Amino acid sequence: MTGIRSSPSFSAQVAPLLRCDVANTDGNTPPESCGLWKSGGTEAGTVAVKPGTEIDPSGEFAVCGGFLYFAHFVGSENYELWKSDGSADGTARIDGTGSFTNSPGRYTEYNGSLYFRADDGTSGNELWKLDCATDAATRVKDINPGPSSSYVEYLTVLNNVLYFTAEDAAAGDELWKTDGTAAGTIRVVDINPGPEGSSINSMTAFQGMLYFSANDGELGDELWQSNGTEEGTVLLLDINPGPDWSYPYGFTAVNGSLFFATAMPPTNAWQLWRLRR
Ligand SMILES: [Ca+2]
Ligand SMILES: [Ca+2]
Ligand SMILES: [Ca+2]
Repeated sequence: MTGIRSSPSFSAQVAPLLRCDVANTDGNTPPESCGLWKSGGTEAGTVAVKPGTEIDPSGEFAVCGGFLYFAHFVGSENYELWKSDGSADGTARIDGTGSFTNSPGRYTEYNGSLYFRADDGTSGNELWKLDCATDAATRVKDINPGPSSSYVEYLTVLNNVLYFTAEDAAAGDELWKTDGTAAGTIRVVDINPGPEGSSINSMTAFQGMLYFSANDGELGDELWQSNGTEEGTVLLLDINPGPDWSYPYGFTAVNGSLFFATAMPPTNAWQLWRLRR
């Protein structure tokens, strides 16, 4: 792994944060105390990271290379990328990244870089990466060519490959993967053949496999499994037999089991399931 600095101030385990989500109900500017905070677990140790500077995080954060990364709202749908080492002086906009629209997010660390989706105003919302050692940001690929967006979701690392969902005109939203290069960013499989998407939802890595909900166009949203190859992407179980869906959701691994919920017609009542391999 690259990009680890010598004095990380945050880790994935201890990055307690508060943010001011909304303006006061009277519509006035949020109080100065809103913004980026940190906490050591005590009242006295819970303080604004950069007092006196208005910071309005978009709400998604990620730790990469020992720094906390987030988007800072600068008005009228524009966001800048910021990073913080937990100190006031070490919390600032990342030079050279310009601004993005539509709130960059879905941050995921992979091979020392921060992967996320962002809209540069010309190419739509696409997959980007930022080298956490140099802070150089580049678009990985214009997956949905031109101004249309691919809206990547569910970025998930499995066996040193980054998987995600993305949509394009040819196949709709389907399962993709990347090795960090444009040439290595390809669709894994077209689960719902043709331009209709498969509505992949809630993708999670568990014991060397990807698990998610997908709709192949015939059996509704059901439980799928993938090893990252086209032939290795299969319907694991048509929980609600036939065209109705079971909509598996909320995959969570606990003690060697993968738990998830379903919601089946006609009541759509939630049921808890457990998968053991
Ligand atoms: Ca595009
Ligand atoms: Ca499709
Ligand atoms: Ca079904």
